[in-house]
Amino acid sequence: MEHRIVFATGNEGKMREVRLIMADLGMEILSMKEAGADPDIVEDGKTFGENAEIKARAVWEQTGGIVMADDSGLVIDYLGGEPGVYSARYMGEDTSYEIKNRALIDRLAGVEGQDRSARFVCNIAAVLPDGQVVHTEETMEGLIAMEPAGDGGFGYDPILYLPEYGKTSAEITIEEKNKISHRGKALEAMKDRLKEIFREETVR
Ligand code: ITT
Repeated sequence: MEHRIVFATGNEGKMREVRLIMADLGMEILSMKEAGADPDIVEDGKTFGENAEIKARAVWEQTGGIVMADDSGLVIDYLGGEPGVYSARYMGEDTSYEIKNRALIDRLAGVEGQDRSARFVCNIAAVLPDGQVVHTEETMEGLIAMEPAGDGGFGYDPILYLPEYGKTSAEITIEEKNKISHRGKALEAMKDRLKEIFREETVR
């Protein structure tokens, strides 16, 4: 059985959440940098699932073992699903989230209530030592806030308002976010899948 998982991301905000969520699996979690992998990755998939697999496979080609990747983003219904799979690249990769968040709020000027519905989506792809791939996908539902709020989390967290908390995703703690978030739920589901796969392997 493998004792380590390489996580194929260059995003430190994601990596912080991943380490906490995966801590109880009893396996070493390495970022791709820590594993010495540095592939050229072209995220040209049309779905979160395709992009997650592209990233995981590119790193797996260099490291082998178990490699996971996360492809995620913010889907705003009123904008026909934008920024979606382009969330990191929306308005340019180097544009600050202060500017991106403000721009999205401005694009929803005059839109009210449930018409501001949006969600974070996260697809996790795990490439296993034999090259087989497993996916899980989850969402965190909310509304686009009228104003950005909070300085926790990363990216679009200040503008996803969670009605049941009365707060944005940037105003709750990382522990609270991990319990309810797209990434938290998709990684929990992946942990269950991996446990099943390892159990089948030991029985065989
Ligand atoms: P890697 O590909 O290296 O993992 P990335 O940031 O480019 O890093 P993605 O292509 O998956 O990752 O883009 C995800 C973007 O979606 C991310 O940069 C944020 O803008 C947004 N996003 C995803 N999950 C989020 C979260 O939990 N909170 C806030 N924004 C999030």
